[in-house]
Amino acid sequence: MSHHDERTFVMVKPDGVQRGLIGEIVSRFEERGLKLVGGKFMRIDEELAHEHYGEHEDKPFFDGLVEFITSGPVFAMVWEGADATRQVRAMVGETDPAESAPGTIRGDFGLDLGHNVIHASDHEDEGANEREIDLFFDEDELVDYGLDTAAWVYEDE
Ligand code: IDP
Repeated sequence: MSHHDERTFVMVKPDGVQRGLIGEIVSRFEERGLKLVGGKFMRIDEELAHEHYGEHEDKPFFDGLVEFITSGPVFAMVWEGADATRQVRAMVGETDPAESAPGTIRGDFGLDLGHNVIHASDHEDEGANEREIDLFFDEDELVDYGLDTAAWVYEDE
C-alpha cells in the first residue's frame, strides 16, 4: 500500500472559513478518495505565519499576507493518498483564482488573488508537504487507520 500513503498539507484560509466553505472543501477531498489523517481548527500566530510564508518575506505583498492569514481562524488538514500533493494542487487551481479553471476550488469559490480560499503544499517544491505537515502538526495528532473504501478507490489495494 506504500504508494497510496503520500501525505500533503491543506488549509482553508480565513476567507474560506468565514464564507462557510470548510465542509464543501473537505467533501471534495473525501469524494476524490483521499484519506483525512489530521485536522485542526486553529488561529495562526505571527511567528507561525512568518515560518509558513518565509519564502515570500521580501515580496511586496508579504505584510498583507501575514495580516490576512492571522486575521481569523483557519482549518488545517493532512490528506493522504496516491500522488496526493500533485492531485490536491490540481484540485485547488492556480494561485490566482481569476486564472483558475471552473471545477477547481479557487476557480469555483474565488475572484481575488489575496483571498484565494485555500492553501495546499506545492508539489513542485520538493519536501514542502512534509515540512508544512511538521510545522502545523505533532506526530501524535496524525491518526493512523485503515479506510475501508481504499479497496474500491485503488485497483491494487
Ligand atoms: P500558492 O498559495 O498557490 O502556493 P504562493 O506563490 O506560494 O502561491 O503564494 C502564497 C500566497 O500569497 C498565495 O496563495 C496568495 O494568497 C498570496 N499571493 C501570492 N502572490 C501574490 C500577489 O502578487 N499579491 C497578493 N497576494 C499574493
